[in-house]
Amino acid sequence: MIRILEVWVTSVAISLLVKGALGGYGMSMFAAQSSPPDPCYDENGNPRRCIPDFVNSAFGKDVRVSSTCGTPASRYCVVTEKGEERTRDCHTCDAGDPKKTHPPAYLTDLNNPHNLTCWQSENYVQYPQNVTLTLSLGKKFEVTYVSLQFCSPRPESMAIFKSMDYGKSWVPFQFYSTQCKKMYTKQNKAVITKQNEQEAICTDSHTDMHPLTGGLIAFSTLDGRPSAHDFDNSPVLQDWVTATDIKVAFSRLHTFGDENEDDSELARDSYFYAVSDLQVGGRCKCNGHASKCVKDREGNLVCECKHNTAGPECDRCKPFHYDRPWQRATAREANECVACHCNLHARRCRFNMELYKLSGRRSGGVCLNCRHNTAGRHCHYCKEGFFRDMSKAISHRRACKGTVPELGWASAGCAALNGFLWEKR
Ligand SMILES: *[C@@H]1O[C@H](CO)[C@@H](O)[C@H](O)[C@H]1NC(C)=O
Ligand SMILES: *[C@@H]1O[C@H](CO)[C@@H](O)[C@H](O)[C@H]1NC(C)=O
Ligand SMILES: [Ca+2]
Repeated sequence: MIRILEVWVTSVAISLLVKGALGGYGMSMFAAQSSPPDPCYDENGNPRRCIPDFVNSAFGKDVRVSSTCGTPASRYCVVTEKGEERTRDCHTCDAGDPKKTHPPAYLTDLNNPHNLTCWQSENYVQYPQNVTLTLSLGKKFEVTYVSLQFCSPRPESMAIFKSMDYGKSWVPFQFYSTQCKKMYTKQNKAVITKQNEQEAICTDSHTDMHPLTGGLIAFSTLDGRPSAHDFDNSPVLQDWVTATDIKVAFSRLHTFGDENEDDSELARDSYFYAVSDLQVGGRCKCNGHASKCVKDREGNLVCECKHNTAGPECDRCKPFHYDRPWQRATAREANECVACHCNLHARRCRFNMELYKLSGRRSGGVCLNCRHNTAGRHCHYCKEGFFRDMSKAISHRRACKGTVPELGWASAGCAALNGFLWEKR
């Protein structure tokens, strides 16, 4: 008994100490007031579309790579050209030496132009073999571009893929090749029309062997797609830019054609893929219902949903907010989810499309399990055997009273009629 009391006294003392140390509540109230306004609501508190910041979602993330030089240490040679003359400078790639390593982490580290760090593949992984880079974004993003800055010459052929289901299935995003037909059975620079906006195209631009270092490949997901200017109203393009994972496949190396000649070993040691920076520019996908993405308790990236929405992408209405169907927010309309009207008598409801259409697309919620002896779609009348106490609002807990025996039949009938009129409204 005494020990229990001691524990209690100690915990009270500690909680008092903690309160003292935090300097009371005044500070935190002040902090709350000075926090910036919520971009998901206007100055009058009305909902409006909000979107997370544009980011390079690859930054700092792990990239799974099918080939990296340096295990064991190996020679590689860098080709430089001065006029007609071609020279090869040879170095060592060694995963065990911090000065000579070229790990996948160098693809997504801070890109410092004065100190480029390059991931590098093994030598001469040539067609039909390939080298792949796979990046998981952790959730759905709306991808605006994918870019690669090369330390080696750019590939002769490469492809960019995306997944929308965390890597289970892949669809092509874009192909680059000097020979589109042969490599990818695609026409070179096919025109995109309204009919094939979700189609990956192949291009022979950005496939030249020169520059021998520092070349860039930047794929812009909406470039040249007819509905890009009306993105809000194009579910096809909204889907097209959505990705959970990105994969880059280097299919074929450029060579000077000397890899099968006498000095083939030296030649082959100068053909590899090397990339200093892989970027995936885009926004965390929240369908216009969140202004930022945060880590949840399990450490997963999720949208911080507003407008009564829920789900990792704010892609559904939160419980009890089913009065109209979920919709993406647009520039003109926030399309927030609306609570069901249950007069405080129900905690659950469901959406009914028929009723929604009948109401002129205004309200389709149907309350479930009305309590306090109420009934009806909105728990707005008294259930059979109970009568309405007119001195109380319908939302009052005691708005419906038990039947007085001699009035029973009449009031129940009245309530039913009342309910009928409500339904017809
Ligand atoms: C360049 O970057 C590497 C890897 O981040 C680092 O170890 C090295 O110190 C940097 N060199 C310079 C000159 O900043
Ligand atoms: C890359 O090569 C592997 C093994 O040869 C093959 O299974 C895979 O389909 C290739 N991937 C791409 C994207 O070309
Ligand atoms: Ca780098």
